[in-house]
Amino acid sequence: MMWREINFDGIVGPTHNYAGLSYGNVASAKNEGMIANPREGVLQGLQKAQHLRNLGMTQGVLPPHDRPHLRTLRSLGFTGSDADMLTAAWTSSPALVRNLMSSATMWTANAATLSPSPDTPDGRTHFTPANLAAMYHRSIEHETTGKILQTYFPEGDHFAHHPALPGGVHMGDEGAANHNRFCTDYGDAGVALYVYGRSAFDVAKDLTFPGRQTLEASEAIARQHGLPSNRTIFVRQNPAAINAGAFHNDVVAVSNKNVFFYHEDAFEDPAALQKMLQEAGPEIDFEFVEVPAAKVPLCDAVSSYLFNSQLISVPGEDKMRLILPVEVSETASTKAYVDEMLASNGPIGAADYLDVRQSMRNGGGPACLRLRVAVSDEQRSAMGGNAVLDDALMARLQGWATTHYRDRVAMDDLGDPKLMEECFAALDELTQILQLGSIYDFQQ
Ligand code: SUG
Repeated sequence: MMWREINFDGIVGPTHNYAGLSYGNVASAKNEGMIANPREGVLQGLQKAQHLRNLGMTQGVLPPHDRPHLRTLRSLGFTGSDADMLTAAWTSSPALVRNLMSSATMWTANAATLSPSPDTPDGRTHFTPANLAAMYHRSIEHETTGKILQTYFPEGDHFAHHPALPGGVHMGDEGAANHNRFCTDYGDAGVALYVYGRSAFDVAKDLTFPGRQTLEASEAIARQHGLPSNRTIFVRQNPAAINAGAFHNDVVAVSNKNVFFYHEDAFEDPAALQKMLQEAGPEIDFEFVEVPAAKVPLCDAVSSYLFNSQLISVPGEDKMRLILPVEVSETASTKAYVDEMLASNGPIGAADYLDVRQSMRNGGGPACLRLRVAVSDEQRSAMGGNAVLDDALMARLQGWATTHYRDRVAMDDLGDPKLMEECFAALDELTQILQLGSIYDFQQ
């Protein structure tokens, strides 16, 4: 049976903006109040997806969500027409509206955690949408995310779905961004590594920024996916990394198959972690690429997003390839490191620098923008909807975005009912293009 990994990229939404909503995310804070260009953002994202397609990768997309989130407005006591609710909310609390207008669903690495079927006892791929409880603007994502995932991966013989974890910040879960799966090949049994920032019931006095993922949330997900305990590891992210702005582990580490590329300061005791991984997956020929702080200071790793790259196995290439944000090539230490690494005959043999600056300014690099799903050919045939890109779908999406998206969104635009109407019109058409049915509130 043939297996492959499909990257599902989040489509940047029509309300993409810089509201500075994510405390602990250095780029989000730094760029607060900037004027965003959603049209450029969506096209940059599609261009990245096209780049992977050109390499021979299978590439999917996940749609943006409807913003403002009308259900939340209603649940907070706003009444009347959609425009009435938005206007009243804007008058009463612009900060609330900024949260409900966010296009943060583009970072699909936070959409869900999934355990591919070779790792689960019932031989199905299990999905749990992330509750994203740590940040208000993201805590409203999981219901729609669940609907989308259930359309593309229908519950049945191949796929199983769980609701997002209840429990608010105590069970804070940020999805695949804090999860790595190691294996020899995608269809082989894997080892799951869950990285958390704090324990649910302790005050993490060593953290200045929020530890968004809790140990207990990671344990609950592994439990409900039925993962074997001898193949599952839980490790705490180094508090120093969180305090330096690595609000998700994928800001300081990325893996693919048997290769783990990470910063020396990503974990408190990387040598112990290596040993745990080798013991959990003795048949996996692990290759660890540990980047020393002496070569790449943690602050450069965080500002350039060296590790928020996609590490991929390109069909026909012996070595793995990194898809990096262009900022890595503009930062002296990270550029020098990548050059040295490529010349060193290690497991990573090529690097491509891509421009996703609209997303990067909110702390979202190439790896944040994608959810990886390992599928067999049989599972690929069992998928629903129209999420996997071909030339026609790519052209349609580019045309759709160019027609519907503004090239300028400032903070004051977020309370404007016209922007809301444009967003809903764009998404209404998108649900038809992607064959999603009526998944959004405004379509009910
Ligand atoms: O959750 N930024 C996102 C970035 C998510 C990146 N994802 C991964 N590392 N996998 C976040 O902090 C900023 C929104 C704003 O400030 O307007 C934001 O939500």
